[in-house]
Amino acid sequence: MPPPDIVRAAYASLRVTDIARARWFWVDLLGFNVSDEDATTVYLRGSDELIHHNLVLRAGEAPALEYLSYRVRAPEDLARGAAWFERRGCRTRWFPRGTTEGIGESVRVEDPLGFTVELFHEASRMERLMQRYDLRRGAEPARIDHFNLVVPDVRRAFDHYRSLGFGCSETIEDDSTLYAAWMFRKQTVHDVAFTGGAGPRLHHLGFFTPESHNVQRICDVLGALHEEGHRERGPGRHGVSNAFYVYLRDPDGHRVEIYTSDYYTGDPGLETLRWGVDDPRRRDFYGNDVIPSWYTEATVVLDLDGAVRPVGDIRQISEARVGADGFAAAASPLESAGSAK
Ligand code: 4SX
Ligand code: FE2
Repeated sequence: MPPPDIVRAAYASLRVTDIARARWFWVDLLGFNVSDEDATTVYLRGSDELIHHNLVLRAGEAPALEYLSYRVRAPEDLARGAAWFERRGCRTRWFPRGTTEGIGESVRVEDPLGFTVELFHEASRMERLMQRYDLRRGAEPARIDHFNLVVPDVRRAFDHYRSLGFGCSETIEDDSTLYAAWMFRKQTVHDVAFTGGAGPRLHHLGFFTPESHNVQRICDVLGALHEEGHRERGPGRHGVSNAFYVYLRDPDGHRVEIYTSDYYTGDPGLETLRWGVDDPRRRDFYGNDVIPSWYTEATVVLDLDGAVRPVGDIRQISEARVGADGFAAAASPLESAGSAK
């Protein structure tokens, strides 16, 4: 049975506890464009995005990831996707057009990794904002780039996404363990990546910015506003992906990466670039340490009924323990779940 033809990571839906404060962070500070909003929900897109949104912020009791959403090639890929996941014992549910503003009919599944994943094809086309330079501010987010997921068993996540037809651009590994993997459908380094840890949890959402100076500018703006606590890791250059980056935490602790300058992966026969887990350049090409919270803290995920998914312990040796990240001696705290905030 063929898998659905996934085009790309399209958007995510996050629960936030204070919609006004979340809007301040994502819109006023980071620079997202508002496509639609009401009292409880805000729909946001980057400046290059032509579909309705790349992110939904929905008011709720506690911070969580509601679901990840992939766009599929054709309307037929919805039924194909539903059948493909059902065959693997996954619960699926259909949603009519308009359930989510700007999105056509969709099917959501509880995937084998414990994430709720939506597939959709049809979407409202929005006004082109790419050259509305007058609207740009903050980090100038252009489009969604990727989802990064915390999973207890990276090899298992890799195998699942392989069977869905994803390519693999880069990994972190040693002879016995796969610590992290970057996988794609669109022709860039990734649509989804995996971090080993207590999961399932959302590690971060990555958004592309067209210019590396925007990474520096959002840090300057945070400092100027004395909001520097929202910066968690970076700015820096990743070894994996070559991207220039910074990680921020939103008011609910959801992690967001501002990301630019990765590369084309679309040619046939692309070889996976494998980084040794003890290479200090792999996660930061300049050799700066990764801070512990980056490995331990993440966002819990909801099932199809909106209940929090239980978080299972990591089932492999922790990368932070074997990797040269400057805190290798700190063993056990790195292997359990940190809080979302
Ligand atoms: O930290 S890594 O250099 O491995 C890395 C992390 C590379 C690309 C990413 O998008 C990321 O989040
Ligand atoms: Fe990332």
